Amino acid sequence: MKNNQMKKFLDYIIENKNTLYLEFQKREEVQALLNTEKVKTFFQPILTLDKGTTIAYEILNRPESSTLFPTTDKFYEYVGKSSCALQVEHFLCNLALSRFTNQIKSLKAQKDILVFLNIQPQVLGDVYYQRDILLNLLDNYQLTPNQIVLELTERDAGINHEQFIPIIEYYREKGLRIALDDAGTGYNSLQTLLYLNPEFIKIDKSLIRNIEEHHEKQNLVELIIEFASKSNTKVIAEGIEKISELSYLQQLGVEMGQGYALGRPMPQVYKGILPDTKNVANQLTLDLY
Ligand SMILES: [Ca+2]
Ligand SMILES: [Ca+2]
Repeated sequence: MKNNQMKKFLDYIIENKNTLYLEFQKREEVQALLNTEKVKTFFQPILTLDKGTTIAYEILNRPESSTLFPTTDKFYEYVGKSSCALQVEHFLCNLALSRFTNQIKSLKAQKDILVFLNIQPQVLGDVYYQRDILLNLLDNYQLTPNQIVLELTERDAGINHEQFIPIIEYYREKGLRIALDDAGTGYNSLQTLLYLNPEFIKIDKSLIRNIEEHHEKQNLVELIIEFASKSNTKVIAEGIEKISELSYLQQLGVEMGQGYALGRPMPQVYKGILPDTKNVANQLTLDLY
């Protein structure tokens, strides 16, 4: 580095020292989280809304809350944009699958159950992400690719759709399936729905909340159901918390659901229970909190 460049560089560091120090602290905190495995893994059942069969579990990794990352969302928001995104994603994926396989060892009947894995699309799309890392992980844990559904959301990502399509197709060829997460929130545009052509659409909880009372939400959900039925896609309603929501979704013909009313995220793998919407005593809001 030339002298004048060095001086400029040092000036830059001095000028931005607060931001740089904060960044440094965040990185240190992420590394400490990984080193100490201070991450909890939860499994939430996904049920069919007609018979109440548990057909899948979504795996949720939640890092312990800390000063710099008070919520899980803040943690993922930072990691997604940071240079350690690949490393963190690989670590979390490994942890999630290892905990999942430990759990299902005791439940032989559920060995082939579907597993919904949240993956940051910018990680899958990263040129340095080796596509076989994920497939090798599955192999290690004796999970088959057609058991796996990758949940993708565009929440924070600037995705280059053209670059992304071949990546998705690669995983599809290997047998994995795709779920569009957080559908209806505005993060995932209609365009995303078209290019991703997912096997599952997960309708965000904000659309499900009190759906029985909101015409706009009903209209949007009906549109999604119509689109899904024409494109051979299955719909999963997320965040079902009340009997009245469940009952309305059943009437609409939504195939599958997830939410506190059906089964909370738990550190153990367990089957969800579909509440009886016809039982009058159940018509009252469940005390779920
Ligand atoms: Ca998800
Ligand atoms: Ca979701």
